[in-house]
Amino acid sequence: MSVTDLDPGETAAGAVIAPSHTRERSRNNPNFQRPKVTRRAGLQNTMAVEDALSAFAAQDRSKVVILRPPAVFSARAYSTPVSAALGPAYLAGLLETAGYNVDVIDAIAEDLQNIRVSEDGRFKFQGLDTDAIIERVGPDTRVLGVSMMFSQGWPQMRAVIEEIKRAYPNLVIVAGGEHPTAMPEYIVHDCPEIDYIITGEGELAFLEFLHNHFAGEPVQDIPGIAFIGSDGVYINNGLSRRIADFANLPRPAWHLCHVENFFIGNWTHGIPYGRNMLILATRGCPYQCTFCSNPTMWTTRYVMRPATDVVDEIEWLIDTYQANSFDFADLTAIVKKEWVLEFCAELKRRNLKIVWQLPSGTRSEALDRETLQSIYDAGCRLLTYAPESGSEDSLKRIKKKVKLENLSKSLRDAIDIGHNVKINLIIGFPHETRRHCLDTVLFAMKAATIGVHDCLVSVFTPYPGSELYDELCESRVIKTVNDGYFNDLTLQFDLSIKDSYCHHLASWETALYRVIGMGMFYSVSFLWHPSRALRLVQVFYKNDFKPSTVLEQRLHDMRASMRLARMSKSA
Ligand code: B12
Ligand code: SF4
Repeated sequence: MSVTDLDPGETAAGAVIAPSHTRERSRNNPNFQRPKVTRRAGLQNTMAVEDALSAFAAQDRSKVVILRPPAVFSARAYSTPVSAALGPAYLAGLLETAGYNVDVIDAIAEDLQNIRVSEDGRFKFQGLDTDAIIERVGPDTRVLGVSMMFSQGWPQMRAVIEEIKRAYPNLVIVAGGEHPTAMPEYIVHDCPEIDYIITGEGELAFLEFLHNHFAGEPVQDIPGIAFIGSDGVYINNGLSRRIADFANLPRPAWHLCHVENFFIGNWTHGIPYGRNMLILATRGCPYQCTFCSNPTMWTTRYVMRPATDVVDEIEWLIDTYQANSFDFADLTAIVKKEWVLEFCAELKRRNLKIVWQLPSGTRSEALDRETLQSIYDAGCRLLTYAPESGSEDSLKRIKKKVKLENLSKSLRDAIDIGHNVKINLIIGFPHETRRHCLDTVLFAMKAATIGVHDCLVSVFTPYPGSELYDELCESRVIKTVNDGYFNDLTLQFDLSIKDSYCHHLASWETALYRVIGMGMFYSVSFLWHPSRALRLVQVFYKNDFKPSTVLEQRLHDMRASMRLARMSKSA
């Protein structure tokens, strides 16, 4: 087990929220006070998995259900990436080991083909509808854990929770994940149907909560818990304890998560090389980029599993699920070169004929030629780099700590070796001017000439829990956090939404630069590589088309999701 804590003195830890006495809903209430967030320095306590299992073992086989709600996108989203529910699978794995009767309702996995448009025509949902979720929860469930990763679907997730509570008024509902961690006070006020929130890494705190809850012991001192007490006072204990030995966590309980369904329609957020399954080698990230909610959620504590343990899990997934392609869901998978080389050597030593990919975005410091060759030889095919900006000035301001020259060299080497390469860029950071945006567009074009296969240009959106979100709230650029704010976050995949938090540019202008950035990237790329353009055409008429780039996969998703939405409308 290796733990890296960079700049511990500077660590931005969990959100500590001032107690509030109001239970008034914030929704549609312009007077609602935005929670005050202070960042704490220092590290949280840790606890070993075995100690937690012996201290908080289940008293009986009470039924606990973990729900991952349906996906929410803008109705005009050009892409709807979904994949299996890794967080719930990990939680369920530990609770099962502790002795609970656990079920996972992955609303997305259980009805992947059910893509429908909301009555007002603004949103697209994917997964079980609310009635089906209520039926799946059933009257014998004692505690329902709801996993919420994405703030963009909050109003719709809230509606589902309200309906569930209406159906089962005695059900205890606990919410966890990235979204409630970033704004726990807001969430418990906005949705009083949620009884408790668990912030940060969820496994140990949820286990402790269930133990105390079923034993009739107080829960209010559990690290990580936030709720409104019976006297109406809001209580927040900061972030959960971190797991001291991540490698000893029970394996994700995929047998409860309907993972097979993702193989059928090629649903993945990377490239569907075969039977893709998610895997996690690390937790947290040692960096503190200002647009990212990671420091609030995970602090800068970065934990890597031993390479051999990750390869053991790969072997287990091959044996149990006949998986042959592995998508790393890490925040930033490649930080330490030695770890990567050891991991590759272990894959080779065991002669595993697999493909793996890094679809979520990684840093480039450790990706020198030797590492790139080594990961290619060990089966890595898709590499997503996250430079975020083509402007050195922006990179400095957002604390990305990336050198574009080094990154470009790494891109060149990766292409030369044969990797499929994608880059993620963002324009419209609050400080940006036309010059910054232009630099990013030019960088996208340069990447296309290098041979990079895919480029995503997003418009900056302030996610709760990030430093920039706090700054924009402080400066009153974000005046009210309400449903409109959450709905606007769906602009990520909707080119027609023109919203901007940029001080110097109009919304239409940032929206335009985004389209120009992606347009120029693909124009140059297709000019340089006409065969890529020809392949793309096949997405639209070949039913057994196998995507080989992220753009092909996204168009493939889009085609499937449009067909399903049409079918649901005509039904
Ligand atoms: C992989 C990934 C994706 C994948 C797939 C995720 C999936 N399985 O559905 C894809 C590509 C589809 C994706 C898409 C998007 N993503 Co994304 N993604 C991630 C990433 C890198 C890893 C998620 C993960 O599996 N982590 C590992 C597991 C173990 O952690 P976890 O899910 O957080 O669960 C733990 C805790 O949260 C907690 N917990 C979770 N649920 C519950 C429930 C209970 C009851 C309890 C007690 C605890 C608990 O305990 C778990 C175990 O410790 C995260 C960053 C991160 N969190 O690490 C971003 C992240 C979740 N994504 C983000 C965003 C913004 C997006 C997009 C909107 C746009 C984009 N930039 O791509 C889209 C939206 C898609 C959609 N469906 O709406 C943001 C969300 C911020 C926010 N507040 O909304 C994140 C946090 C990245 C960031 N820091 O900015 N994403
Ligand atoms: S953007 Fe990436 S590198 Fe920066 S803090 Fe977030 S996860 Fe870490």
